Amino acid sequence: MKVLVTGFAPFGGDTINPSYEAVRRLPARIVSRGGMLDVVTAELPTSFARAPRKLRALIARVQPEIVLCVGLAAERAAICVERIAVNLCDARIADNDGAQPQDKPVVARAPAAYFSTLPVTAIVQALVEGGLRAEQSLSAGAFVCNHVFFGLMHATAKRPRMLAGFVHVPALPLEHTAREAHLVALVRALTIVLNQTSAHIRSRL
Ligand code: PCA
Repeated sequence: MKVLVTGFAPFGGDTINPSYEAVRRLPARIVSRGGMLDVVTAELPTSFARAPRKLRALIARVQPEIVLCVGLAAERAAICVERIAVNLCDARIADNDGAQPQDKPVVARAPAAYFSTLPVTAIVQALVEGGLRAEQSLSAGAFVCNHVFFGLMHATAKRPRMLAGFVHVPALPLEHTAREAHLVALVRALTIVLNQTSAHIRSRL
């Protein structure tokens, strides 16, 4: 099973984005409950214009059965498995290209929202059982992450065999010594997300 996992570049003056730091630490192959996963990872620019384009190109190249996008939500304490992508851009800060769209749809004349096609409830349960602080979230915000998430769900809406979704991760601890343990936990969390999703695909076959 082919899997595409993306994280984001640092933004808003940060020098590190834990989403890509965790994503790039994923192994290239994972033995999961759904079989062997071939994992392709990539960094998306924190840019309204460039991120969806890069994601589309990656999907076309990799042809994955699972697409998992990961981003930073610095104000959240838990790992948030996003349930809904909304058709709205309303940026509070400028992206890395200086763009700050407000009150704009992600895709004109598209539906107001899409649900994640990942097994969100099972994923959150598995994360919590794995000792991680996790919850489902009903909003991925209205910045670049939601923009990418909505574009992803719009693109995969007619491809029911491709499961896709979004996970927000909390900020890294300030103390450098605590950072590595935090990243190790995030890698474990992403592995659990992929494991649950692959098991879900398996169960549908
Ligand atoms: N978080 C931002 C964009 C990139 C990222 O990692 C967001 O939540 O929209």
